[in-house]
Amino acid sequence: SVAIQPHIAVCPSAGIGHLTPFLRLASMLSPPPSTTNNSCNITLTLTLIIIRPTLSSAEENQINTFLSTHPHINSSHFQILPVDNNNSSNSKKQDPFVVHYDAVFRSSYLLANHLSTLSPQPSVVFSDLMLASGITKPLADLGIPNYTLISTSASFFTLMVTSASLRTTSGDSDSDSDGDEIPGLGPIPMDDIPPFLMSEPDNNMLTRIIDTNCRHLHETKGVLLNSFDFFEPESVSTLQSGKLLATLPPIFPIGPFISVGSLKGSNNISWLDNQPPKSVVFISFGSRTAMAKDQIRELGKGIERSGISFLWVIKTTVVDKEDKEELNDLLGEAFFMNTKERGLIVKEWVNQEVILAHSAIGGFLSHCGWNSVMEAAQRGVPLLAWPLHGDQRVNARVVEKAGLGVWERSWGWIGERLVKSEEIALKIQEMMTSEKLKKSAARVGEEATKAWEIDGSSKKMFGKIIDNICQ
Ligand code: BUP
Repeated sequence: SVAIQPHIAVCPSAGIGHLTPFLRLASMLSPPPSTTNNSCNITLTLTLIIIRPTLSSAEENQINTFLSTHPHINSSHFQILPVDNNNSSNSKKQDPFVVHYDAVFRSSYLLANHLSTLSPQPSVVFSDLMLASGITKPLADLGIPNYTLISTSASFFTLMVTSASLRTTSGDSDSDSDGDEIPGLGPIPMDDIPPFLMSEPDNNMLTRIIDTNCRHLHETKGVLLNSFDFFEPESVSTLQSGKLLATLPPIFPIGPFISVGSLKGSNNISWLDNQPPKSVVFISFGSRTAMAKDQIRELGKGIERSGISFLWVIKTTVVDKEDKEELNDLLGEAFFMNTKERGLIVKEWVNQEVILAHSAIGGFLSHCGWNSVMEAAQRGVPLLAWPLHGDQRVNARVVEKAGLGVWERSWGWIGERLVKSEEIALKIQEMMTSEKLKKSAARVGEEATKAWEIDGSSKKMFGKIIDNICQ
């Protein structure tokens, strides 16, 4: 066969939640040369675009580790326009991540030019949804196919692409608070939709970013989803059917994304090695979550009360660079005394995938950030959902429906009300002991593995993308 030499550029947006799937995609597209075994005899060049400045040290570290363990992958820095903290129509302090997303969004038209000057010029681009409005048209004009990677669930993506029409119908008399029927999602209670999605784009930065970019999706060659047919059957098939929106490009569900590198490496958490199988609950609310101090204390009491062993990653500030709180002051000495035999608290970044793959882990209390959900799904780890914001209630619905986990709706969004230790203890016990849940979560894990076996749904979809690149 003829040797072809595609040059793939991979362009993430800001924040760990958006960076992670791109690093995984990059390594899926360009495995180390020694392991390469592709049918179309390609010598592939891959460039990771690094958005500068990064917002968190976690991103900085992930990028550095990735590049040092993938020496065959190139990188190119792209400087974004300055962030604009005043670009808000309401007086509330903006989430620093949203302000950063906005800067990335406003800089996207410059990125098209940056990409076109890479040498050799990319022959295909994989980019974040937040970049779509600035790059899809210029890239199309240059004849460079661009695929958009969605870093959330197929279900939330469905909601994003229908939100403009939802906003116009939500004032109608026949729509009720029990929920509008959305194709692929069913009736969805208004409470599950993050309020920003129902705001007018002129009044809300995040809505404007999503709305503007979704309008450019028809210019992309395809949409990549980190999900799989079994996990979100209705949303995936509705998106693919074209019934939701005729202008959507082809949809490629290729999840769960495969880990970057081996998971065998040490995690510095040797404590886990000495715990019985499936006895420990892993607790983490993601990279950008700061739980209020009184709720952290109540969660501590709940864990103590549950009697279950735990590994808890605590974040006390939104941006990790500012994390200075002393845990002893926060949780009290008694907590540490009472739980020292059966629990571990960490403030540092841990390798969550390695932890979730550990035989001692029996459950995961999670905010339902989509990467975390897919990591749990991949390994069939039962999940207790406690969403914080954004897509996470919709993600929690997916988790519940697919049988991966349980969700106590009455807890609301984290911070909506103080959830008491008694309630927390009961739910943790339920997740860790329910045989029914263990079975259904294990089934999700098996189906996730199948999706990537020969003839598996995700494997086949990924093959189609590779074929497109090889053409
Ligand atoms: Br915290 C933490 N170690 O200590 P999500 C996170 N992670 O490996 P988020 C670690 O970061 P958004 C840690 O495994 C996942 O891949 C975790 O992404 C990893 O949530 C990623 O789960 C976190 O999508 O982002 O960061 O809140 O709000 O955008 O969903």
